[in-house]
Amino acid sequence: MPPVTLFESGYETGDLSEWDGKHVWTGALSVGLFQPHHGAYSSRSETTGRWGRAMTFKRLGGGQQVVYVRILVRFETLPELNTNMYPIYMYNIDDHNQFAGVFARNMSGKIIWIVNYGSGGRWNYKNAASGPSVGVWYSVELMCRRGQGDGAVKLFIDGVELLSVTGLDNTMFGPDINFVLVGLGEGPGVVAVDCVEISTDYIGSE
Ligand SMILES: [Ca+2]
Repeated sequence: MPPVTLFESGYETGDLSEWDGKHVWTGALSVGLFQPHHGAYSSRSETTGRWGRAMTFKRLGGGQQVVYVRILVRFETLPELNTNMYPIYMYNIDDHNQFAGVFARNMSGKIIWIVNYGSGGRWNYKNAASGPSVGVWYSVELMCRRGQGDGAVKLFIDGVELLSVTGLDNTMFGPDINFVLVGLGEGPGVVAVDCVEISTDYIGSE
């Protein structure tokens, strides 16, 4: 099947009208003329507590079994000691189950990328050896495939595959991947996000 672009937003409307809504608690989310990656507008997410959330969401139709989410993200702050900053989550929102997420974690003083994902009815994590620096735009692309023994999660940073986990059994998390959240989950911290694209196939860096 040819790739299908499911959604795109560079925030150039100056608001969140392209999105289906937002989840904001213990934090704030805004769209404005902040140093964007592309165009004039970008979004800024700030959480002030460890369990904050400042994210926009998009509902996907069509029974998606494979979803790629590519964003440009710039960490204005890095995670505090032993805390996480999540720029992307994928869910089946009807079953309230998270299929996959990507985050930066301050692991005893070292910042690393980590993917988390459901498989076999439990949470699993895979750590990268490297993580983001402050004030730098990164192309972060998270892929999740729903499958019974052939599920997968992959993380691409600046167009390079950094993490890959295959052989997952994640069908119990819902019949499809139908909900994507972008911005900042957990924290506390601040990130800028721009150039969001959601597709059925690999997108790559911008
Ligand atoms: Ca933009």
